[in-house]
Amino acid sequence: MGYKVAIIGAGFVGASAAYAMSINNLVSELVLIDVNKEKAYGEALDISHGLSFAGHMKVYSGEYSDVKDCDVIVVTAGAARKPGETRLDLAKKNASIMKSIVTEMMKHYNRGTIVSVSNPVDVLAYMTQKWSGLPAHKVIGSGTVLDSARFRTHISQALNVDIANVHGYIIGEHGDSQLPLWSATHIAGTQFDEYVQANGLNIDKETLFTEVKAAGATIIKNKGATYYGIALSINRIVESILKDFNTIMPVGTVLDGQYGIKDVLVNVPTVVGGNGAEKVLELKITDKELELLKHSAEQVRAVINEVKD
Ligand code: 6V0
Repeated sequence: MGYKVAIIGAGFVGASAAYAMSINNLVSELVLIDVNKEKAYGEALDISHGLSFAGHMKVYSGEYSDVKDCDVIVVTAGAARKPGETRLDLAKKNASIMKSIVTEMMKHYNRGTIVSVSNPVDVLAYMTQKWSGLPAHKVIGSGTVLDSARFRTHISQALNVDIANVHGYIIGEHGDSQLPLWSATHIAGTQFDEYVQANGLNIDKETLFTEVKAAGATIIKNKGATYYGIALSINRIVESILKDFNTIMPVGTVLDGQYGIKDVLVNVPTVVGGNGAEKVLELKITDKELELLKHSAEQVRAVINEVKD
């Protein structure tokens, strides 16, 4: 028996994530579910035509009943922001879409971890956990995994070193109040500032972070949507769960007192494995970073309070 994964929402992000999983031959059964059945069918058919190069697996479009027996259910459905629409308008619209999806999904759910991606991801992952009634570790927001991947890319380019030697996290909200965890950013085991100093480099950390934070908007301005980076982020999160890797990633789960934060979802380095979010790590961060993290959590809470029933 192999792994079974469902992706709800076969748009840019859902289809790209499915494509990434097929290339990596990650699962034996991959089902795409979308309110737009033709879109889900077309994407599944297109992806399945690459399987002679990627390896055998089942890729098909299905119904909510196909959620049964899934090891992971990825939710990428939702509306994109329209011109003139505020972030809050979008949050309210996507929260109502998400409530109907969670209701349908839970009629058939019997096991597995839910990975929530639709934006605003921190708010929607929190609501998904509440609406589903599942334990906190079973509902994960993709959170700042993408932002951290962007952070590592920009650092690797600025320092001209292999990205595999760069470790660092963006934590907090997947949004404006996020923060770089410079204290835990390392190059080949050496703290970032020490590495920069030892190599006589001149790096403007503020500018680097500003570019990372603006990266999503920059991509949207240039090509209309972002999907390749998030697709590989999703692939990695799902792989860590399926293969019980215990990978440390800044995903979101509803916190219960860690960093002094309770009953809100915010992204911090977390061990991701077979049971979902296995353990939220409480790293030794600076007082300033802690203050910014708490502020970020309050930003998420404020939107949750606006959209929850
Ligand atoms: P898209 O291409 O418009 O796809 C959305 C899909 O959702 C469409 O195919 C819709 O038919 C489908 N859909 C809408 N309502 C429902 C429903 N009730 N049930 C099932 N399917 C439905 O959007 P795209 O794929 O570009 O983005 C999807 C979501 O991901 C958006 O909310 C984005 O903001 C979010 N992203 C999140 C990222 C992250 O880092 N968390 C990164 C990029 C995008």
